[in-house]
Amino acid sequence: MRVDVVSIFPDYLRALELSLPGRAREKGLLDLAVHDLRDWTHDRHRAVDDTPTGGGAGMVMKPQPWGEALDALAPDGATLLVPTPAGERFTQRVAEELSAREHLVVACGRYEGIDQRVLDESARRLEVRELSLGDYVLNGGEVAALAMIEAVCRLLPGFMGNAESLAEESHGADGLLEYPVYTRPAAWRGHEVPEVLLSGDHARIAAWRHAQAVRRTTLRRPDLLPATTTGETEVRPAVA
Ligand code: 6GU
Repeated sequence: MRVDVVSIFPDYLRALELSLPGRAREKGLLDLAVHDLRDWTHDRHRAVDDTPTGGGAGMVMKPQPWGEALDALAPDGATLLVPTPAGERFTQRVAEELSAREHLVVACGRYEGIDQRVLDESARRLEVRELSLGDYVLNGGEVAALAMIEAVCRLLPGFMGNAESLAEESHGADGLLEYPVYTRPAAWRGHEVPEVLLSGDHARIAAWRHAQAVRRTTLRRPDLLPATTTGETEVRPAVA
């Protein structure tokens, strides 16, 4: 997979050289480059923002540098990711979808966002995905881009040594949060590992883990449970 990230704070994305995306690069699964949006400015001040047309607070990112950056970096058919709190929710399902793409270009906006015409124009030749991590506001797209790239890269075929750890994790195939996990010693500061996990009875262990996953999901994320297990009579639409 090829990934190009564009930001006015490319240093923010240095973390991509470490940790998980770093390993994906070493394995040759990921070809990643970070670019400074100001490289596509032509004025003395290298301006990337301007006041919002129609008035209001804050600043909006100008279309010209973004247009030229995307012309240079995004070939026809590439996928443009735009992290924004106004986007569709970035979920494990979205990460799975994106992990099958050949080329992602991530446009990190700052200020009040990017001039909408950049996205409308891009949609003529790119798959444009405006994506939000959740219902809170970050100062810019950089931290969200780090999260999204990490979530996608660990799904690249050949990245994870152990495919089972992908199958069993939270937000995996069963749609439940992961059950609690333990390791040695069996007793620590007066807390015991649940007896069933020491039993060697794999069927009992699997049943216990499933029950724990359901219990956790019910307590913490009831929105993830299918309507049939929550006692609701009304069928809810799938959460977007
Ligand atoms: Cl993707 N961007 C920004 N700026 N804030 C966010 C977000 C993204 N997701 C949640 N809050």
